[in-house]
Amino acid sequence: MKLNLIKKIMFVATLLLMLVSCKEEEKTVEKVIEKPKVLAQKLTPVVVNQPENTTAPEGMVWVSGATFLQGAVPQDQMAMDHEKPAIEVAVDGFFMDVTEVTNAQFAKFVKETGYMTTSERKIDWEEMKKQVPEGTPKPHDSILQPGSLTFKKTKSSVANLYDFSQWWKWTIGASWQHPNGPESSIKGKDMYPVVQVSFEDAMAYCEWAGKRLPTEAEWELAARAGNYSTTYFWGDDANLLKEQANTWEGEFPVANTKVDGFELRAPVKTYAANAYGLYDMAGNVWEWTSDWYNTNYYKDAAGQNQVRQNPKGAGTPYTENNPYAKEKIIKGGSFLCSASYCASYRVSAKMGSSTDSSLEHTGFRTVTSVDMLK
Ligand SMILES: [Ca+2]
Ligand SMILES: [Ca+2]
Repeated sequence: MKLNLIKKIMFVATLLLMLVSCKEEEKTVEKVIEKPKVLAQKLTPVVVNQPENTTAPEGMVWVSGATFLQGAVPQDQMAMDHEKPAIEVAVDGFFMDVTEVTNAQFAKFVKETGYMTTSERKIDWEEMKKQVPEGTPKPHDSILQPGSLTFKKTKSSVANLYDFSQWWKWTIGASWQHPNGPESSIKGKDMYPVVQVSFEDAMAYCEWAGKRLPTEAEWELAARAGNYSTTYFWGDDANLLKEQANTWEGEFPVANTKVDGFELRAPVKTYAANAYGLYDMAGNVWEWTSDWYNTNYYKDAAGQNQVRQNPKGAGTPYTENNPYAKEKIIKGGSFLCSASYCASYRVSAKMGSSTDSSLEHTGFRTVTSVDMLK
């Protein structure tokens, strides 16, 4: 009973959005192709090419500035409501990490700062209470222990793919050093992407590194690498998936055929890079961005002619069907994304995750603007 309660609480706090996303998918069975919102006046980025007097910081490459359509492309039949309509944006160039932040990089940060991640901290019921329905009883202290959400493959086929509690488990002792629970370890996995890090943890890392998280617009610009009209960064051919990305192949979440070679995370740089030399912009682990997740953002931006020059996303978070959510956008999908599900390795795909949530399939990478170079 108690475990069910804490699971319920954690799900309200962290996973309701996923549920909402899938409900959205249900609603979009009748596919409506919406026209992209292109402005009458042509937008242009201020910074396009890498300035001659600059050198890319170690482990980063230049992402050229461009004007492009952010959001779903018309031929993408998997696109959800929150990816539409695409809006025209002008985004300046910047430097981006070639890979997701690795365990080795995160370990260096922790060693130098003594930083303790969200999932390693004592749970503050007074804080958690604000994110769950009023009147939710306080779980027993034995359950309110530091931990995180881990993935557990199911033993048999799942009839209801909208009930995430079948494969996400609240695991006491799970953290970035023990991604799949206290018995698991990152030993020998220096080059694997760090996971079980919250938005707050990613921000702390950025501050230490003198970097920042990308906006959603920057992330899409980087993922596309000059390829502005296709569903995936490599084009529209879904058959190329296994060479391009670490995703879930087979029946989710019960049987993984591992056609791409990995059931869970893969070391960074295992799959093909995009045209800018960025790895794992599709799959492997989800990546935090700095934008609030707001299910109405594109519709509002299209209707109100909001600023489209280096946009920083919605001004406030809003998750349809979950008034308690204060979520940031994550991009790129993960090793758990399958073609039969959300196919979130599509460039325009996204999900919301609350700022204090950590999950086994979510990490991040950093960016640096020209004006941030030392
Ligand atoms: Ca895989
Ligand atoms: Ca990724």
